[in-house]
Amino acid sequence: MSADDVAERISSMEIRGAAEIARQAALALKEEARSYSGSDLEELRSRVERGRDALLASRPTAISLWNGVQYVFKDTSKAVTADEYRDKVSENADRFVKRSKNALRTIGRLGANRIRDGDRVLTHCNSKAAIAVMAAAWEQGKRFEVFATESRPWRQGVLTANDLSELGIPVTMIIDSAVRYVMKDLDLVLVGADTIASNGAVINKIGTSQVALAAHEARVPFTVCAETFKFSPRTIYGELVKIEERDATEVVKEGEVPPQVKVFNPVFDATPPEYIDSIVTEIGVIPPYAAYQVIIKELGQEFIFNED
Ligand code: RI2
Repeated sequence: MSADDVAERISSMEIRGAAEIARQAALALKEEARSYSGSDLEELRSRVERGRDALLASRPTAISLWNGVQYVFKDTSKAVTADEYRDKVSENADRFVKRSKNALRTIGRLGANRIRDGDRVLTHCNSKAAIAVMAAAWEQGKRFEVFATESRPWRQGVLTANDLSELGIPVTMIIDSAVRYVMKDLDLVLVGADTIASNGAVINKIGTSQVALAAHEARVPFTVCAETFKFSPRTIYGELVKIEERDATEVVKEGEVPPQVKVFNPVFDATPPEYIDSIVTEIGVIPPYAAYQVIIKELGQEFIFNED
């Protein structure tokens, strides 16, 4: 599949989830490089870079997409032949996918220590990282139950309910506005992340910050599960995270309200670090305030100082 096709599938949410869009984008660039069998390095480079631009424009918020794409271009400027360039892009894409899958396994193992037998856990939207934690805890023999928010307007909570049910984990679906009502009876909140800023703020599915506020009020630990490639090197430069706004028709059907009614459909929000108990990453469970160090240590050398 061409990078343009993958970009289209990401835009339309056929491919979704912050880590998955990054993996699919990396593999699309590999395919793009391999679809050109000629020996003109410049032609190959410009084809792959065109693909990169389409992929980066497909969804604006998740930094995982940008980090994944950057990873694919690592050291490609050193290539002197088309073959070398193609090999580098392929190797980097495969390595990114492998690293991201390994990270998920480690996050599962570390995060599982946060779940205790008998816990009632709430999750929002559909995060493979949060689900990895629940899956690992369940596999360790811990028995707990999960409340999954519906997550309007795309209703990713249905995916979560299915994912957890397949694992045998008891799950109760609630509408987003029921979060505060159930919070008093919960022990833990586990969510994913699309982007983590250098100040420790977590950008995740719209509604996450309301969940965090309710958890804070009820003194329920609010834990984020995220691979280090969800941390944003760009925020170190002071760049603000762009919050994606999607079409009104995702909220109200055509003709359901008069045309003068405005519909505002932001897809993500920012949870400030003071509401976050910890972030489970593949390099350990960290406080949100360690985000800056993670960016410098894990992403800094590759993404900031030696940018291709
Ligand atoms: P994993 C999703 O975004 C959700 O906001 C979810 O919490 C986050 O990506 C992380 O997902 P969307 O693509 O990488 O549904 O943990 O808009 O799967």
